[in-house]
Amino acid sequence: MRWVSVASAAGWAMGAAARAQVLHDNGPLVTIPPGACLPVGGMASEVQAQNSITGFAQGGAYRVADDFTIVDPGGWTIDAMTHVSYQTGATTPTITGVTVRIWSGRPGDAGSVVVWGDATTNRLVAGTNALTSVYRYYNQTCGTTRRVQTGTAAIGVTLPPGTYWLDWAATGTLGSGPWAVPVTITGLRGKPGANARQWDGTAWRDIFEGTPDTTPPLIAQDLVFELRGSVVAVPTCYANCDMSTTTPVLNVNDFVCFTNLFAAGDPRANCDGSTVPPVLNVNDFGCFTNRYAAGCSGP
Ligand SMILES: [Ca+2]
Ligand SMILES: [Ca+2]
Repeated sequence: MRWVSVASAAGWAMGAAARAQVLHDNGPLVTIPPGACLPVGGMASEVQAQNSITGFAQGGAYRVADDFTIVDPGGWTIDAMTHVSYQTGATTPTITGVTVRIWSGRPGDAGSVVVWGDATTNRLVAGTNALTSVYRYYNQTCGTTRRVQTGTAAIGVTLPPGTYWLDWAATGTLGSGPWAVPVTITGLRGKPGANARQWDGTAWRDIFEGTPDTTPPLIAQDLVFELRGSVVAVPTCYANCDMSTTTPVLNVNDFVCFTNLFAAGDPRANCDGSTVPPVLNVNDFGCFTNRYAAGCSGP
């Protein structure tokens, strides 16, 4: 098995946002071998044996969603999403808009709510959408009509640790799609643990390869996307809020630091780790005071 990230496969023009750290790579799209029909340097994203779907609709009434998990204790500041798609027949970049939402849980499940974004604001950063060298085609064929495009959708949110769902849709100048590209791994019908979903205009449903009547079992699919940004740093010792390194590491600046985080609604101010809204409240001040009194043996 060879994993090829979106970044290394696509080779898109790197803008400022693209230089940020890749926080989440949901899986590869490039397969081996490349098709004989491809231009020099072209890479294949071939529908694997027994599969039949080149892409999932993410335009018109349709949206798609997939999950990501933040484990870093300080959370992530997510600057951007790498949006991946194709429109059949495109010979120039054709994506004109991308909308993005982030959910607290799986879209369609009771209790899941949108924590960032909306389904109307175009987040596509002007000039970032470009054709890649990757061509999507059916199993044991070769074709150049489904050339993959990538663009940067601006996000700009800081989230605490947890599992979230990204939900997106796109518009383009051609009639076909835009289509989302399933994570494609040479030799596999689906990414292990895949669980992506699609909004069909009426309801959220899981996406699959196969149909119950023809090629059981259904094989769950994931979708190609990346999140970029930065990991929020946290002090080794919680009370050393400003991460100072000179002795004494705890001083009034740490109170100022904590107060500023609290005032900004920063998840790092959730000292007691509470989960019931509002997660930041007076108990966090008490918690911080206790942690400060307990001292730090080092930075
Ligand atoms: Ca997934
Ligand atoms: Ca300090």
